[in-house]
Amino acid sequence: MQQTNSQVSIFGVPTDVGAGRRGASMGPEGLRVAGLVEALIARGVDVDDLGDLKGPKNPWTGPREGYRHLDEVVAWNRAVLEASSAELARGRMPIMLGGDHCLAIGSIAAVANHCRATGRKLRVLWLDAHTDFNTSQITPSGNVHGMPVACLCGIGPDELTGLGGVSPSMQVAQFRQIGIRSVDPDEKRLVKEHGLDIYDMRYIDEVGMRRVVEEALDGLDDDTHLHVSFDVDVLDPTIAPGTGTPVPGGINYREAQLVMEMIADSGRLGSLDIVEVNTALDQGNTTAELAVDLVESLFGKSTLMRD
Ligand code: NNH
Ligand code: MN
Ligand code: MN
Ligand code: MN
Repeated sequence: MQQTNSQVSIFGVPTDVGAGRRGASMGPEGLRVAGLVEALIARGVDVDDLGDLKGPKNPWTGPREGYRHLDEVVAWNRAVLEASSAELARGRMPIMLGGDHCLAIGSIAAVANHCRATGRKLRVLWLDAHTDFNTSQITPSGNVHGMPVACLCGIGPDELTGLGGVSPSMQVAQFRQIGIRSVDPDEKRLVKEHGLDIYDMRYIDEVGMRRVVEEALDGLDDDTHLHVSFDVDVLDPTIAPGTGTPVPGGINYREAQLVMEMIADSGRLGSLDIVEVNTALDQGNTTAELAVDLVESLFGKSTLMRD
Protein backbone atom coordinates (compact mmCIF):
# COMPACT_ATOMS: atom_id res chain seq x y z
CA MET A 1 0.00 0.00 0.00
CA GLN A 2 1.12 3.52 -0.77
CA GLN A 3 1.86 5.93 2.06
CA THR A 4 0.31 9.36 2.40
CA ASN A 5 2.87 12.13 1.82
CA SER A 6 4.22 13.01 5.27
CA GLN A 7 5.43 16.44 4.23
CA VAL A 8 2.63 18.92 4.63
CA SER A 9 2.32 22.67 4.12
CA ILE A 10 -0.52 24.47 5.83
CA PHE A 11 -1.78 27.87 4.83
CA GLY A 12 -4.76 29.85 6.07
CA VAL A 13 -7.10 31.81 3.80
CA PRO A 14 -8.93 34.15 6.15
CA THR A 15 -11.85 35.32 4.07
CA ASP A 16 -15.61 34.92 3.79
CA VAL A 17 -16.10 36.82 0.51
CA GLY A 18 -17.84 33.81 -1.06
CA ALA A 19 -20.32 33.30 1.76
CA GLY A 20 -23.63 34.85 2.80
CA ARG A 21 -22.72 35.11 6.47
CA ARG A 22 -19.58 36.57 8.00
CA GLY A 23 -17.16 34.56 10.11
CA ALA A 24 -15.58 31.80 7.98
CA SER A 25 -12.65 34.23 7.81
CA MET A 26 -11.80 33.12 11.35
CA GLY A 27 -11.60 29.46 10.36
CA PRO A 28 -7.80 29.27 10.02
CA GLU A 29 -7.20 30.61 13.51
CA GLY A 30 -9.96 28.41 14.94
CA LEU A 31 -8.27 25.35 13.46
CA ARG A 32 -4.85 26.38 14.75
CA VAL A 33 -6.23 27.09 18.22
CA ALA A 34 -7.84 23.63 18.12
CA GLY A 35 -4.33 22.20 17.74
CA LEU A 36 -4.17 21.19 14.08
CA VAL A 37 -0.42 21.63 13.70
CA GLU A 38 0.41 19.85 16.95
CA ALA A 39 -1.95 16.98 16.09
CA LEU A 40 -0.23 16.44 12.74
CA ILE A 41 3.23 16.61 14.30
CA ALA A 42 2.09 14.00 16.82
CA ARG A 43 1.20 11.78 13.85
CA GLY A 44 4.79 12.03 12.64
CA VAL A 45 3.98 14.51 9.88
CA ASP A 46 6.54 17.15 8.90
CA VAL A 47 4.44 20.33 9.05
CA ASP A 48 5.30 23.70 7.61
CA ASP A 49 2.71 26.30 8.68
CA LEU A 50 3.09 29.08 6.15
CA GLY A 51 0.71 31.40 8.00
CA ASP A 52 -2.16 33.18 6.30
CA LEU A 53 -2.48 34.43 2.73
CA LYS A 54 -3.47 38.03 2.15
CA GLY A 55 -6.30 39.41 0.04
CA PRO A 56 -8.99 42.07 -0.21
CA LYS A 57 -11.37 42.74 2.64
CA ASN A 58 -15.00 41.70 2.43
CA PRO A 59 -16.93 44.67 0.95
CA TRP A 60 -20.20 43.11 2.15
CA THR A 61 -22.26 44.25 -0.82
CA GLY A 62 -25.10 42.53 -2.66
CA PRO A 63 -24.83 40.38 -5.80
CA ARG A 64 -24.07 42.02 -9.15
CA GLU A 65 -25.08 40.08 -12.26
CA GLY A 66 -25.54 37.00 -10.14
CA TYR A 67 -22.22 37.14 -8.26
CA ARG A 68 -21.40 38.59 -4.92
CA HIS A 69 -17.91 40.03 -4.52
CA LEU A 70 -16.63 38.47 -7.74
CA ASP A 71 -13.46 40.61 -7.93
CA GLU A 72 -12.56 39.75 -4.35
CA VAL A 73 -13.32 36.06 -4.91
CA VAL A 74 -10.99 36.07 -7.93
CA ALA A 75 -8.20 37.83 -6.01
CA TRP A 76 -8.32 35.38 -3.11
CA ASN A 77 -8.43 32.41 -5.46
CA ARG A 78 -5.38 33.65 -7.35
CA ALA A 79 -3.51 33.75 -4.06
CA VAL A 80 -4.65 30.21 -3.25
CA LEU A 81 -3.68 28.93 -6.70
CA GLU A 82 -0.21 30.39 -6.31
CA ALA A 83 0.37 29.09 -2.78
CA SER A 84 -0.96 25.62 -3.57
CA SER A 85 0.98 25.32 -6.81
CA ALA A 86 4.21 26.29 -5.06
CA GLU A 87 3.79 23.66 -2.34
CA LEU A 88 2.89 20.93 -4.85
CA ALA A 89 6.00 21.84 -6.85
CA ARG A 90 8.06 21.41 -3.66
CA GLY A 91 6.67 17.89 -3.35
CA ARG A 92 4.61 18.80 -0.28
CA MET A 93 0.95 18.23 0.43
CA PRO A 94 -0.96 21.53 0.60
CA ILE A 95 -3.60 21.83 3.32
CA MET A 96 -5.74 24.91 2.80
CA LEU A 97 -7.55 26.24 5.83
CA GLY A 98 -10.59 28.23 4.73
CA GLY A 99 -12.24 30.45 4.52
CA ASP A 100 -15.37 29.70 2.64
CA HIS A 101 -15.66 27.04 -0.06
CA CYS A 102 -15.22 29.37 -3.05
CA LEU A 103 -11.48 28.95 -2.36
CA ALA A 104 -11.55 25.37 -3.64
CA ILE A 105 -11.55 26.81 -7.16
CA GLY A 106 -7.96 27.92 -6.63
CA SER A 107 -6.78 24.93 -4.63
CA ILE A 108 -8.22 22.37 -7.04
CA ALA A 109 -7.11 24.28 -10.15
CA ALA A 110 -3.59 24.06 -8.71
CA VAL A 111 -3.87 20.33 -8.14
CA ALA A 112 -5.34 19.79 -11.62
CA ASN A 113 -2.41 21.63 -13.20
CA HIS A 114 0.06 19.67 -11.10
CA CYS A 115 -1.51 16.36 -12.16
CA ARG A 116 -1.50 17.40 -15.81
CA ALA A 117 2.17 18.35 -15.58
CA THR A 118 3.18 15.12 -13.83
CA GLY A 119 0.88 12.80 -15.80
CA ARG A 120 -1.12 11.71 -12.77
CA LYS A 121 -4.83 11.05 -12.55
CA LEU A 122 -6.91 13.15 -10.20
CA ARG A 123 -9.92 12.26 -8.10
CA VAL A 124 -11.73 14.81 -5.92
CA LEU A 125 -13.77 13.73 -2.92
CA TRP A 126 -16.23 16.54 -2.15
CA LEU A 127 -17.55 16.17 1.41
CA ASP A 128 -20.44 18.60 1.73
CA ALA A 129 -24.13 19.07 2.49
CA HIS A 130 -24.31 20.97 -0.81
CA THR A 131 -23.35 20.15 -4.40
CA ASP A 132 -21.90 23.66 -4.99
CA PHE A 133 -22.93 23.49 -8.64
CA ASN A 134 -24.79 26.79 -8.96
CA THR A 135 -24.31 29.38 -11.69
CA SER A 136 -24.99 33.13 -11.80
CA GLN A 137 -28.28 32.42 -13.58
CA ILE A 138 -29.69 29.95 -11.09
CA THR A 139 -28.08 30.84 -7.75
CA PRO A 140 -30.59 31.80 -5.07
CA SER A 141 -27.96 33.85 -3.24
CA GLY A 142 -25.19 35.03 -5.57
CA ASN A 143 -22.71 33.52 -3.12
CA VAL A 144 -19.78 32.01 -4.97
CA HIS A 145 -19.23 29.35 -2.29
CA GLY A 146 -22.29 27.69 -3.88
CA MET A 147 -20.54 27.55 -7.31
CA PRO A 148 -16.98 26.10 -7.08
CA VAL A 149 -17.70 22.68 -8.60
CA ALA A 150 -19.48 24.25 -11.58
CA CYS A 151 -16.62 26.74 -12.06
CA LEU A 152 -14.00 23.98 -11.97
CA CYS A 153 -16.00 22.10 -14.61
CA GLY A 154 -16.02 25.14 -16.88
CA ILE A 155 -19.40 26.61 -15.99
CA GLY A 156 -18.97 30.11 -14.61
CA PRO A 157 -17.26 33.42 -15.26
CA ASP A 158 -14.05 33.32 -17.35
CA GLU A 159 -11.96 34.73 -14.49
CA LEU A 160 -12.83 31.65 -12.41
CA THR A 161 -13.21 28.89 -15.02
CA GLY A 162 -9.85 29.90 -16.52
CA LEU A 163 -8.12 30.66 -13.23
CA GLY A 164 -5.44 28.00 -13.64
CA GLY A 165 -4.88 28.74 -17.33
CA VAL A 166 -6.73 25.65 -18.61
CA SER A 167 -10.51 25.71 -18.95
CA PRO A 168 -12.17 23.56 -17.85
CA SER A 169 -9.76 22.65 -15.12
CA MET A 170 -11.67 19.48 -14.26
CA GLN A 171 -14.13 16.99 -15.68
CA VAL A 172 -17.37 16.22 -13.85
CA ALA A 173 -16.38 12.52 -13.81
CA GLN A 174 -13.42 13.29 -11.54
CA PHE A 175 -15.70 14.31 -8.65
CA ARG A 176 -17.42 12.17 -6.03
CA GLN A 177 -19.73 14.01 -3.64
CA ILE A 178 -20.58 12.58 -0.23
CA GLY A 179 -23.13 13.80 2.34
CA ILE A 180 -25.32 15.83 0.01
CA ARG A 181 -28.72 16.89 1.35
CA SER A 182 -29.33 20.45 0.16
CA VAL A 183 -29.50 21.18 -3.55
CA ASP A 184 -31.33 24.23 -4.94
CA PRO A 185 -34.14 23.45 -7.43
CA ASP A 186 -32.40 24.58 -10.64
CA GLU A 187 -29.07 23.32 -9.35
CA LYS A 188 -30.66 19.87 -9.06
CA ARG A 189 -31.55 19.97 -12.74
CA LEU A 190 -28.01 21.02 -13.70
CA VAL A 191 -26.38 18.37 -11.53
CA LYS A 192 -28.53 15.67 -13.17
CA GLU A 193 -27.86 17.04 -16.65
CA HIS A 194 -24.09 16.81 -16.05
CA GLY A 195 -24.27 13.44 -14.31
CA LEU A 196 -22.40 14.33 -11.13
CA ASP A 197 -21.58 11.25 -9.02
CA ILE A 198 -23.45 11.93 -5.79
CA TYR A 199 -23.70 9.87 -2.63
CA ASP A 200 -26.50 11.69 -0.86
CA MET A 201 -27.65 11.20 2.72
CA ARG A 202 -30.39 8.80 1.73
CA TYR A 203 -27.90 6.57 -0.07
CA ILE A 204 -25.59 6.70 2.95
CA ASP A 205 -28.53 5.68 5.19
CA GLU A 206 -29.49 2.86 2.86
CA VAL A 207 -26.16 1.21 2.10
CA GLY A 208 -23.92 2.51 4.88
CA MET A 209 -20.82 4.66 4.82
CA ARG A 210 -18.40 1.80 4.29
CA ARG A 211 -19.88 0.94 0.90
CA VAL A 212 -20.21 4.60 -0.03
CA VAL A 213 -16.51 5.24 0.51
CA GLU A 214 -15.54 2.01 -1.24
CA GLU A 215 -17.53 3.12 -4.27
CA ALA A 216 -16.25 6.68 -4.16
CA LEU A 217 -12.63 5.50 -4.01
CA ASP A 218 -13.10 2.73 -6.54
CA GLY A 219 -10.59 2.72 -9.37
CA LEU A 220 -7.84 4.68 -7.61
CA ASP A 221 -4.40 3.39 -8.52
CA ASP A 222 -0.78 4.25 -7.73
CA ASP A 223 -0.91 7.08 -10.24
CA THR A 224 -3.96 8.77 -8.76
CA HIS A 225 -3.77 11.92 -6.69
CA LEU A 226 -6.69 12.19 -4.25
CA HIS A 227 -7.85 15.65 -3.28
CA VAL A 228 -10.28 15.92 -0.36
CA SER A 229 -12.42 19.04 -0.15
CA PHE A 230 -13.90 18.94 3.34
CA ASP A 231 -16.77 21.38 3.89
CA VAL A 232 -17.53 20.96 7.59
CA ASP A 233 -21.24 21.44 6.92
CA VAL A 234 -21.22 17.81 5.71
CA LEU A 235 -21.27 16.98 9.44
CA ASP A 236 -24.52 16.96 11.36
CA PRO A 237 -25.07 20.41 12.91
CA THR A 238 -25.55 18.84 16.35
CA ILE A 239 -21.86 17.92 16.35
CA ALA A 240 -20.61 20.78 14.12
CA PRO A 241 -22.68 23.90 14.76
CA GLY A 242 -19.96 26.37 13.74
CA THR A 243 -20.72 26.80 10.05
CA GLY A 244 -22.67 29.34 7.99
CA THR A 245 -25.20 27.10 6.24
CA PRO A 246 -25.99 24.19 8.57
CA VAL A 247 -28.40 21.57 7.23
CA PRO A 248 -30.03 18.95 9.51
CA GLY A 249 -29.50 15.26 8.87
CA GLY A 250 -25.76 15.27 8.24
CA ILE A 251 -23.19 12.55 8.77
CA ASN A 252 -22.57 11.54 12.36
CA TYR A 253 -19.32 11.22 14.29
CA ARG A 254 -18.55 7.62 13.41
CA GLU A 255 -19.54 8.01 9.76
CA ALA A 256 -17.18 10.97 9.50
CA GLN A 257 -14.37 9.07 11.18
CA LEU A 258 -14.88 6.09 8.88
CA VAL A 259 -14.60 8.28 5.77
CA MET A 260 -11.31 9.68 7.03
CA GLU A 261 -9.96 6.28 8.13
CA MET A 262 -10.74 4.72 4.78
CA ILE A 263 -9.08 7.60 2.92
CA ALA A 264 -6.02 7.14 5.14
CA ASP A 265 -5.99 3.42 4.32
CA SER A 266 -6.02 4.22 0.60
CA GLY A 267 -2.67 5.98 0.97
CA ARG A 268 -3.60 8.31 -1.88
CA LEU A 269 -4.33 11.58 -0.10
CA GLY A 270 -2.45 14.30 -1.95
CA SER A 271 -4.11 17.56 -0.92
CA LEU A 272 -6.83 18.83 1.39
CA ASP A 273 -9.18 21.77 1.93
CA ILE A 274 -10.83 22.34 5.31
CA VAL A 275 -13.48 24.99 4.75
CA GLU A 276 -16.53 26.74 6.18
CA VAL A 277 -15.45 26.59 9.83
CA ASN A 278 -17.22 29.67 11.21
CA THR A 279 -16.01 30.31 14.73
CA ALA A 280 -18.43 33.23 15.14
CA LEU A 281 -21.32 30.75 14.99
CA ASP A 282 -19.65 27.96 16.96
CA GLN A 283 -20.25 26.69 20.47
CA GLY A 284 -16.82 27.34 21.92
CA ASN A 285 -14.44 26.00 19.28
CA THR A 286 -16.08 22.57 18.99
CA THR A 287 -16.38 22.52 15.21
CA ALA A 288 -12.70 23.23 14.66
CA GLU A 289 -11.82 20.71 17.38
CA LEU A 290 -13.91 18.05 15.63
CA ALA A 291 -12.28 18.90 12.31
CA VAL A 292 -8.84 18.41 13.88
CA ASP A 293 -9.97 15.10 15.37
CA LEU A 294 -11.06 13.99 11.89
CA VAL A 295 -7.83 15.17 10.27
CA GLU A 296 -5.92 12.98 12.72
CA SER A 297 -7.83 10.00 11.32
CA LEU A 298 -7.09 11.19 7.82
CA PHE A 299 -3.42 10.90 8.74
CA GLY A 300 -3.75 7.39 10.07
CA LYS A 301 -4.87 7.65 13.68
CA SER A 302 -7.36 4.86 14.28
CA THR A 303 -9.64 4.37 17.23
CA LEU A 304 -8.80 0.77 18.07
CA MET A 305 -5.86 -1.58 17.64
CA ARG A 306 -4.94 -0.82 14.06
CA ASP A 307 -2.20 1.76 14.62
N1 NNH B 1 -26.74 26.27 -2.37
C1 NNH B 1 -26.68 27.48 -1.58
C2 NNH B 1 -26.21 28.65 -2.40
O1 NNH B 1 -25.73 28.46 -3.48
C3 NNH B 1 -25.80 27.27 -0.34
C4 NNH B 1 -24.36 26.98 -0.59
N2 NNH B 1 -23.67 26.96 0.68
C5 NNH B 1 -22.63 26.20 1.00
N3 NNH B 1 -22.15 25.31 0.10
N4 NNH B 1 -22.13 26.24 2.13
O2 NNH B 1 -21.34 24.30 0.49
O3 NNH B 1 -26.30 29.77 -1.96
MN1 MN C 1 -19.33 23.64 0.05
MN1 MN D 1 -21.77 23.17 2.20
MN1 MN E 1 -21.12 5.86 -8.64
